[in-house]
Amino acid sequence: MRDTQQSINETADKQVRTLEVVIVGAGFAGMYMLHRLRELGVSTRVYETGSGVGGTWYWNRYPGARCDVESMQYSYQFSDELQQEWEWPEKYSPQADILDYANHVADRFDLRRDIQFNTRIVSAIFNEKTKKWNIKTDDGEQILANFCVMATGCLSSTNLPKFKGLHVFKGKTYHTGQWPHETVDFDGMKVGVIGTGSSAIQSIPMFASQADQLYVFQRTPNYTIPARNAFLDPEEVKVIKADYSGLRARAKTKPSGYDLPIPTRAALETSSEDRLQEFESKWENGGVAFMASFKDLLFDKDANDTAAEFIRKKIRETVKDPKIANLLSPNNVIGCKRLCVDTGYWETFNRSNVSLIDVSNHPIETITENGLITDGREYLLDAIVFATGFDAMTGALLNIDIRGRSGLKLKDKWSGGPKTYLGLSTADFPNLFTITGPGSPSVLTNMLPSIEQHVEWISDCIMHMLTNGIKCIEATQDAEDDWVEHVNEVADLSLRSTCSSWYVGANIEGKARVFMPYIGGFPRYVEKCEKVVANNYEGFVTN
Ligand code: NA7
Repeated sequence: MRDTQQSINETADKQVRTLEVVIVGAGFAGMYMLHRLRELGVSTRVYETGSGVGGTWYWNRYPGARCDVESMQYSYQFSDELQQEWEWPEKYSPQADILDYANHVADRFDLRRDIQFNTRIVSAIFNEKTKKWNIKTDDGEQILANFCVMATGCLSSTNLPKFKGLHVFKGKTYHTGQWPHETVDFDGMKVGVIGTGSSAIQSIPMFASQADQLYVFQRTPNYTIPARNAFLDPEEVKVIKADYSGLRARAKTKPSGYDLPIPTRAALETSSEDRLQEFESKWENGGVAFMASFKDLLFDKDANDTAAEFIRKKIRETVKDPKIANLLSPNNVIGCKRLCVDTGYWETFNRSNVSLIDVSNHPIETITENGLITDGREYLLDAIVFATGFDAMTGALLNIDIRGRSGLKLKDKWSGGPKTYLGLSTADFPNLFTITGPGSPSVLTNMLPSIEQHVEWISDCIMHMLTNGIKCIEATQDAEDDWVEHVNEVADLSLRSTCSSWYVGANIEGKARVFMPYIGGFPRYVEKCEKVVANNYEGFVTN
């Protein structure tokens, strides 16, 4: 095996570190990649912009941040000891608990000694002669590596729209995706929240309980389901832990990689009485499982309308002011944008200190020294929270100057939308891997099993190369084209590709409109990845 020891070589005036594998990002993907490669004796190091591990859960510290996948499943399964020993307090974990878990994993597997924190990778350039990646950090360090693994996350590059006057505002500004580590107290303040996506829906009830006055600037209302979060029952946890592998195996047979019951009935073939009963029961259970009420909800607009109307009725029943209820009621496809999960969101609009401002027809004109203006009225604010989301799936990757063969920039290659083979690799960029990249199920699944599957596939591939003296692996153009075509074909079958969401890049000005994740489901995708390996890395050229 070559290069199993890290080494630092002196060159003319700079130190160049040589590694077998560079990993970018210390979220759940980068952490497991590091652990796995180290176990296999491969020299590797992680570079992380933040000062700690946890990725998404390191950055998204806003009040109310919580996972919408159940804790017992939103966790690693690679170590049975780990999953047996870790105690999740709540059904849906708050950000702080997930970050504690990430820190525990880092300590338990002694990961920190190979993670370089507070370091941003600014470029990764492939040298065709040496077949190495030349990687640079923001503090000028250079690394030469045979492989580069991008564990940069799907929702990690924040989107701050270019509001006019942004820099003149005298109050405090925050982005939910870059929330400060210090406690933020809005007590006695007039606060504006821009956006009503998942981050806003989780944080608005928290802000409302602190602020003197909360103004919510809404462009598009969203569907949300009560989480019905609760403390986990120790007896229930015992039962799960007694057969954790059974739960994990069942989850892998589900399209979402999440052990939820798969619906067998179609909404339109069910009597309206039974349909209502099913929606009520799913509503009472709470969470994203609501969309698993019927099998046709994401494939048939009429079926979808039945679920959408059920939610709109719930809004009308909850929100006292009919005008506000109407403004909060979405009229697009439910589940097209990612369904939100909340605790007390609509109820918050019954509070006297909360105002909903519709900016759908009157965009925010400008931010001023003392607030912002929409529809000709200035709202005076002490603080503004931008809950304006992310440049999802490609943003973090394209923030790095990545260049492959003949100096081809990834940014240019993907100007019409991301193109990958299996979301793992892209033609003309040899030995570059993406964990949960565009074109893989990623954000449409429980991220943890998807991350683990990618990490294991990539590390097996690297080991296969090292043991067989293979220096380079690269997706062929044909394999990539076929995969992209397949990703688009299956996307077109679902209503999910029909609306303006971050799944299609619609939230970012100038971004190509392409449905980015693979919607064919976890089992089908895994089968394809395994077939590729069984057929000697079919669709890749190796040399
Ligand atoms: P989202 O879901 O992308 O939500 C962003 C919100 O910000 C959304 O309501 C946007 O309205 C709003 N937005 C964006 N730009 C503007 C401008 N210029 N003016 C007014 N409003 C604006 O991001 P989140 O962070 O909430 O959630 C991302 C994912 O994290 C979520 O799906 C979960 O998976 C976890 P729009 O809908 O575009 O009209």
